[in-house]
Amino acid sequence: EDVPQRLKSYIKNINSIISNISYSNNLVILLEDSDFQRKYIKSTLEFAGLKVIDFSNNESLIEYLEKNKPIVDLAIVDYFLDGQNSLKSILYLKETKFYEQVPIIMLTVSNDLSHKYELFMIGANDFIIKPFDTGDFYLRIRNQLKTKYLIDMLDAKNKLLTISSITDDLTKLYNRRFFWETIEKEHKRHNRINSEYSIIMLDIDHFKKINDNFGHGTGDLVLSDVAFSLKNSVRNTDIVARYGGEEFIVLLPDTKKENAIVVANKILNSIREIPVHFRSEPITVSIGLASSREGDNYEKIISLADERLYKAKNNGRNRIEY
Ligand code: GH3
Ligand code: MG
Ligand code: MG
Ligand code: MG
Ligand code: MG
Repeated sequence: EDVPQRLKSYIKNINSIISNISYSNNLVILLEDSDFQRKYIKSTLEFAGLKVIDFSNNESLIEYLEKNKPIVDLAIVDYFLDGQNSLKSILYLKETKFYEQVPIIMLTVSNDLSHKYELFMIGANDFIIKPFDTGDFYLRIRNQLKTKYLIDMLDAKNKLLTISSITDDLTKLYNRRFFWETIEKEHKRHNRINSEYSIIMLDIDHFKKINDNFGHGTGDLVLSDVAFSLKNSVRNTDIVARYGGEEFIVLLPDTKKENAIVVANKILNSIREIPVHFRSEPITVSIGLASSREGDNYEKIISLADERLYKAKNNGRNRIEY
């Protein structure tokens, strides 16, 4: 056993403290050039229930992280390596978006202050001076893992907030606000590269009758079914949004009008094929289509699609106008 016997009971306590933190992946990456120290530190970490991937130089660490993109909770990094120092790895972690939140504990034999300041400024979170006390080592690790856990929680919360602010609750499509933000950006991008985009607007035919005959709950289910068919009829890069109550809009980037007509037909057919279940008639939609070549600004292009949608309604519904 690599861990001294007299520390075992003490370590067991700290071990349980560490495992009480629900940090995401338990994974520590260790950079240490001395084989003896690397093995010792690794077994000390594993003893506390942590997973360890160890490296002896910058190149192997960076190559591994680049290739495998593991979720890392902590990096323990020796400063002086054989023929190099670990600055390259530290900078890689701090400058790579995917790893920038990984806390870094520096291992060093030196207690040189200016050297310490410099590493703190670059992004080191803590220092452990070798030779170290195992209890001190565990407690410092615990601090960093706890902070990392809180950061992960905040990130997850922010992601959820962002998603819910751009998503329609019922259909899980993008909402109207996100659509407007996106088309503004996309319009500029298409102008810049002189590319064409198309807009498809659709509205469910006689939807009010579904609500009136079968209830609002059934109406909601129909909306979800339509959203699902719609999403499945277009590319992943197309932006599908719920534009209003039973009205949807699709932005097809880099798509010429003739290709958008093909997509609109696919949408029309796939919605007609939604199972009728206990309802008496199939669901149909009316579609209005316009392309960016038909107007200077996106408001104009959307209002063209809208006009054509109402033309499709007036011309008998269940059809496309362009
Ligand atoms: P048209 O073919 O002319 O489009 O007729 P329509 O009945 O589909 O159109 P109308 O605009 O008269 O009615 C739309 C209905 O959609 C009225 C409204 O209560 C209903 N609606 C809007 N949002 C929701 C929703 O979230 N859930 C349900 N169940 N109904 C909704
Ligand atoms: Mg060293
Ligand atoms: Mg209507
Ligand atoms: Mg309608
Ligand atoms: Mg409507």
